Amino acid sequence: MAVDRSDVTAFVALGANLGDAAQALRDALKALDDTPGLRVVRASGLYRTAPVQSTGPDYVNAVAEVSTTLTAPALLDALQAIEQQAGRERPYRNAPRTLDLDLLLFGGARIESPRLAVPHPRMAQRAFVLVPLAEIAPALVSTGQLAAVADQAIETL
Ligand code: A4P
Ligand code: MG
Repeated sequence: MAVDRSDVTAFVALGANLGDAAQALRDALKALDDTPGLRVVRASGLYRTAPVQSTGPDYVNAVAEVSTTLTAPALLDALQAIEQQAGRERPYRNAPRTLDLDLLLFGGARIESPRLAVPHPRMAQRAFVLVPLAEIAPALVSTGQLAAVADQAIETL
């Protein structure tokens, strides 16, 4: 008999800056919700953001809260499968991309494995993560954190 796993609340960051980025994010939210063992609870609006340590056109970014019975590594597998489906190529680190899905938080878990670091180690330095996260989960982001990234350009789409 399969062991029942209880639901974990996780947060996923969505980003794209190639092709129709807004449509790529909408498609990704649908693909996430269609993933067995995963449900999108709420999603932020879409934001236009200037590239941070990256090149190319402006990004479109968003954050989604999901509820899942998947383990964290299985959730990362699902995110990477959706990225592949969207035609993601990885010519070099931080290259422009058709779709990037990062796992920000997985319940209260702290994970440090070669392929998965949670909480996402760079999330606190990025307005393109903190602003949409604060929109859907204000308790998770402090005003001090938002003030620290206030110099990064971000606007609602
Ligand atoms: N990995 C480790 N931890 C995680 C995690 N929590 N979530 C590993 C997702 N993946 C995680 O990722 C490289 C490897 O990180 C994966 O194989 C996975 O095992 P990747 O998506 O292939 O490459 P990447 O996106 O180029 O690197 P990374 O580390 O995701 O980049 P960053 O630091 O997240 O930066 N500017 C704006 N305005 N908007 C953006 O969305 N994104 C980046 C990417 C840079 N600048 C940006 C944006
Ligand atoms: Mg990534």
